[in-house]
Amino acid sequence: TGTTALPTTDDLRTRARASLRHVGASIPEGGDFRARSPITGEDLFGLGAATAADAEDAVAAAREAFLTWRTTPAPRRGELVRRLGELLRDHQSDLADLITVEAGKIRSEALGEAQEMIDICDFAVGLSRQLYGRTIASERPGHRLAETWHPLGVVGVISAFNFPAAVWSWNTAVALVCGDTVVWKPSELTPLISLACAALLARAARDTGAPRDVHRLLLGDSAVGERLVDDPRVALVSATGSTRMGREVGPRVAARFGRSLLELGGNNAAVVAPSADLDLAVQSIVFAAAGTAGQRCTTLRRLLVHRDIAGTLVSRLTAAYTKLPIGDPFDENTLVGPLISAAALDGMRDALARVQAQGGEILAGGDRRLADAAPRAAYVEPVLVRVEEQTDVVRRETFAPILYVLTYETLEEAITLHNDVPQGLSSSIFTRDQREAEYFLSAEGSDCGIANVNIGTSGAEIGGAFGGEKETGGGRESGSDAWRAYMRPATNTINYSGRLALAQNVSFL
Ligand code: UN1
Repeated sequence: TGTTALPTTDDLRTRARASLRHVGASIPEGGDFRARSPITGEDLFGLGAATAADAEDAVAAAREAFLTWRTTPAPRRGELVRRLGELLRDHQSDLADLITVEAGKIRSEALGEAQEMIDICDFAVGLSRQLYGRTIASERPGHRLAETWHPLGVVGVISAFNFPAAVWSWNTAVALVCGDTVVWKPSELTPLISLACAALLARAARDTGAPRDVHRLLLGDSAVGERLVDDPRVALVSATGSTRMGREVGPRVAARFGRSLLELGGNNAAVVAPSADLDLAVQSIVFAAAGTAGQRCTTLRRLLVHRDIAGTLVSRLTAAYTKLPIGDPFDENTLVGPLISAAALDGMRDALARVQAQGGEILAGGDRRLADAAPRAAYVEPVLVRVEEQTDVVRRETFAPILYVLTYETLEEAITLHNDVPQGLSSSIFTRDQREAEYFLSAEGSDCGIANVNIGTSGAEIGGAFGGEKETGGGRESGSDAWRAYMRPATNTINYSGRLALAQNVSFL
């Protein structure tokens, strides 16, 4: 099973060049900042990276553009995002190619990521006419209370390699209709897709007459991100990545009284109850755990199975795992592409060695693949590990396709195990028992920002708010009323009575 012939690094360069040309982006070739592909593990291009002066310039320009953009009517701002959405539709295939080249996603998932960008643009265009504030009944005669939502300022977006384009679009489409401008520091691992996104947005701005500097891209390392974190002109820092990164960013932004929106690690679990539809559960679990080679923040990492069905479920999962086609993500038969880097493979092996030392038993997978064909790439079989308890390794997020399987007897016990990890992003229960489902969704059930029934932990739609609790960081992005994080509310008291009436019956003068 699995594909063997990988494209060459030259093939990948040609593809990347073609896609970038189609979207109108040029490659700032010549520097020593590397674009690379996990498909072969080799470098594609050397790029010029942003300097400290570039970062300063970008923030200053975005701040300047904000001064015009904030007074542009929101539905007019929506026209920019509508145009962006059209361009993303026209170039969905080019964007998907770049996502595959740089993040190693299989075709269907790469197209899905581009679809997610299109969807959030549609959502944001509608939102541009729905930035509602409330009117509040005043305690005083002849008074009215209102809440007005104003643009916030420059938003610094720091994004991760695994959703190199969609997470940018969630933040950017919403920020732009909210009247904010954006400076983006993408992952060092995905500069090319970032160039493509920035080129399309620049074109949308030209086409709709929006200020050019509503968006600036900064390619560079963490020093560039730190400038956004520490710059008081950056009103909101929206950062997606590891808990380690968030632990730095959150307090630093708070120290200057800036706002941050953090979307950090997950350690997502699914409970499989005795009444579960096992066909549905198996399919959902395999996608959630092995899809994207285990590199979504919503990836399923822990399976809590009722004792009575554990044997059956585990043998069905083992069978499915051993059949997973692993290899070239451009090959349409492949379901599991490469890990992002050799370091990710080391992290996975390290976790597996530790969990085995702690009594874990590997049920399926775990071997490296294609090491001869691509010695610098990191192809690996998704792995299923039986564990008796949630040791430190199980409680940690390892960004690789490892699924830990535990058993439980009572639902209360399952929920205790479920919530007994530091992270709180996504969760699921598979059951046909309505009482169990509702209990899982209740205040004493899952403690995550996302809780699902009969569907896996990953693959959320953009219409809902996305994010989680505890070490996941608490932020909410994307749909629902996540837009409020990108605006500042003002409470207005309007006196039309012609007399002074003080609140709380205070008298004075
Ligand atoms: C992420 O992994 O950072 O719910 C985002 C999902 C996708 C987004 C994941 N819509 O899996």
